[in-house]
Amino acid sequence: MLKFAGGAFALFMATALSATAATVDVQMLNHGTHRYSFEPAVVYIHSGDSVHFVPTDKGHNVQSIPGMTPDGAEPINVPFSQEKTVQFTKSGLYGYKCLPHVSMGMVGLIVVDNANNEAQARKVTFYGKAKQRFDELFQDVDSKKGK
Ligand SMILES: [Cu+2]
Repeated sequence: MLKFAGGAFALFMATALSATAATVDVQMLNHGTHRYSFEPAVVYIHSGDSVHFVPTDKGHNVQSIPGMTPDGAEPINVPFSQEKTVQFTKSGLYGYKCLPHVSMGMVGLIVVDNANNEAQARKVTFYGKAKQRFDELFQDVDSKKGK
């Protein structure tokens, strides 16, 4: 009887954990809002949540941008045309790119809880469409503040 109760409790805990941790899909697209896009390009999650990178269109990868990863956090690395779920346990702002298409604006942001490294991340210099796109993405981050 006691053993059964323990098992039921473990099951309850597992259910409670899976109910609180979210997984958000981010697609890699050839035709999105922009010619080459991550959709959604900005994701807001909580520590412990995951992002599921989906190679809806092939030929893209995901990698962290130097200077746009919170201290002590593991950089993101999704190989070309592969699907991967990445869990985020450190709060902060994560900037990433698709290596061959960064100059065409194929970049994205993941905001985990409070982005305490945001000021530092905003100092990273981009040119052309990457700059234009990050300006848009940071505007989205600004618009979420105080809400
Ligand atoms: Cu790409």
